Amino acid sequence: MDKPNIVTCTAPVNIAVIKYWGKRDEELILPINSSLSVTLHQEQLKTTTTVATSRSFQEDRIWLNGKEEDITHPRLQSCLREIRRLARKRRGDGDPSVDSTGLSHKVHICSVNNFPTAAGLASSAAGFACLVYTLARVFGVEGELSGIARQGSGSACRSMYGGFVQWIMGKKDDGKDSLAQQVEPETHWPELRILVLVASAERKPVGSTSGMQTSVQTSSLLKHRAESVVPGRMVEMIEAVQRKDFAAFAELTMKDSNQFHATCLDTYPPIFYLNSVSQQVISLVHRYNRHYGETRVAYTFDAGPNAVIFTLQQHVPEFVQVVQHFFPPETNGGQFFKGLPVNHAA
Ligand code: 2P0
Repeated sequence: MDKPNIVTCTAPVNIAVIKYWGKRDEELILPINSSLSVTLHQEQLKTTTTVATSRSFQEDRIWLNGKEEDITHPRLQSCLREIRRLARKRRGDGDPSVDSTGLSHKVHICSVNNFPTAAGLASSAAGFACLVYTLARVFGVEGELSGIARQGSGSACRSMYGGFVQWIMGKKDDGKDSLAQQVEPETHWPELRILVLVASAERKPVGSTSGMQTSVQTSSLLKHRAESVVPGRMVEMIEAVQRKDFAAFAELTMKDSNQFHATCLDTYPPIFYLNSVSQQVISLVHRYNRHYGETRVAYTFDAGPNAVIFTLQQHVPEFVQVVQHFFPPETNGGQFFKGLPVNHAA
């Protein structure tokens, strides 16, 4: 038996502050609006993926969190096909660093998350970003890879970069201009902190992919949001990040989260991702900010009830105390992870 070629990489979760919700092309995963996110620190919420290739492997196989999954899943196949295509192209271009024999080898992929899968904590984002990055390393592919990660899961394209990242929706039908781009690097705003309040680690009742499909079909608010609200918000958000203007960043983040969940309610039948704990967290944040007469803390919620809190370093100890007072861990199973918005797939 020959020695397998093995590469292990990690990729962190990203948290959207301008949300992606809705596709104009299901297969290529092209969104109806641009979005913007903050990539977490490498050591916080992350996926670790190992890819091995060997002449002795009979077929491509994948294990997620220790359980073998179906490798024929179309999105997995898209990522594998695109990476192999790029590797073949590089080899055709005469790049000697590409191992020509390895190209025909089958892959075995093992991927694990250090956080609950499918609980609205962007597991598919870290998962597909990590898969694409690791496959690229194995096959010697470099350069722009966010367009391939996007074909695994839309939000995954943003986890290919660290810091503040926009996913530009693009205009082309072939998706070639629908790519992620770093707005500011991870070093840009070192005082910014992210807290995750886990209100529930259960699987979400409606997955993002089918949820957003129904929203596109039924919600007129979503159409209005994509066409008339998000374009302006993207500009304002990029400016707020560049100025490190926390109050502006926080207000836009909360408003965008609220509008995203409003489009879920406007979907027919409606989708409820927030629960009563989420609603209490929203009230608490507004009360806290009102108490100080300034916006010190912001919340955002994805396709699940878990709150992601943004604040500045100097406010973390007090705000954590306030949350622990109102949500004692023993009564709701709540748990905090603290994160820094730095780093990317490595
Ligand atoms: C986001 N979410 O921008 C938004 C906010 C959830 C709410 O991206 O179908 O798992 O794989 O492209 O990327 C979740 O959607 O969906 C998501 P697919 P994905 O982070």
